[in-house]
Amino acid sequence: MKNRILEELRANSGQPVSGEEISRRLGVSRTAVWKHISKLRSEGYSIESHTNSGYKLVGSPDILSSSELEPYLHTEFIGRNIIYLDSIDSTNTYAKKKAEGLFREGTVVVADEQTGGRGRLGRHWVSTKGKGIWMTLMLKPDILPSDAPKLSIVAALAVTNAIRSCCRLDAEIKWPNDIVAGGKKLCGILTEMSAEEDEIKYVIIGIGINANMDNDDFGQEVSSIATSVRIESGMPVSRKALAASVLFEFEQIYRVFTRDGSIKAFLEDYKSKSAVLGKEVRLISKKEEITGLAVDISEEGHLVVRLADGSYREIMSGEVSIRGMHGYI
Ligand code: BTX
Repeated sequence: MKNRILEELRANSGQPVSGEEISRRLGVSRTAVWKHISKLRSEGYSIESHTNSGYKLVGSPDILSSSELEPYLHTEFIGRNIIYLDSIDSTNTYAKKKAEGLFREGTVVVADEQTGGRGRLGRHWVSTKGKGIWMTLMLKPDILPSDAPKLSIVAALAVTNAIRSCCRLDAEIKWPNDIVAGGKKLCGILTEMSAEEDEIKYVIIGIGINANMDNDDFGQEVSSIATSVRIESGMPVSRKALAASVLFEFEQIYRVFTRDGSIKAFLEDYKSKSAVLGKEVRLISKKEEITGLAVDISEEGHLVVRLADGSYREIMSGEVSIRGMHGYI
């Protein structure tokens, strides 16, 4: 009902509409209309009350609910079903549970805040309320499970393209799963999959973009490696516009990718936006730490590194953290 009242206010494009008319059209009492208007106000909608003419919508909050995102969305199936949550532990955890049942391809779980946001290997992801884009895409691609890890490449390229076009920031991809700007982390991507034999049950792609985070939001330890669109560009960004742009870019590349599970068609584009190629890097895993020159990304989505002895190593994304020789990257 609340959303239908919002639609009524929107349909009147800035003109007041009386409580009586809304109650008649939607078949609810005027008290119920008033209650929903109060709820909308508490969510950040700016609604004026005019004694004689009724309610007028004068401003909408920058939240990623279905009704707020919809006007910005230019996709066919990605984000056409949005599950918007005010607060949740982790959108990936939520999506995982949901994906055990039936779900619509391209469903997006998005939260205004995560209280237990997850990075790789159980690491914590800072997800401050109202300041970022914390969302998970739910997919069931018809590709081989062995090709699914390449979806991190798809997502990273999509986010980078969206940030570049929306925020005019020189965002780059720090293989395998980060987007960076000014040498610091702007976004992290966490891809998780469930498969049986040669069939994918689901892939969920968690995307965390520090849209309007301030330095204080990260806490001391994380702030040395983290940044946000707002910090880098000096301007706040519309989360709705940026999220819709990510979903659009993702759908374009995902369509190409799912034809045959290959990243070949956009690999050169991906490489041209890489923050690591041509740099000396340290690769840190549980087993070892190696240094070398990052020379290529293979068609499997692996990082190719030339070691000091001239030999080459292909690194799979799995459990590797990558660092520049003198800092984060
Ligand atoms: P990661 O393991 O590569 O990065 C995690 C590390 O990044 C942390 O240990 C910390 O040092 C740093 N960090 C924590 N929070 C932030 C932040 N907001 N910005 C920059 N650096 C940070 C990267 O894992 C994958 C993150 C995916 C997050 C999304 S949000 C939506 C979805 N739901 C969920 O629980 N996770 C994903």
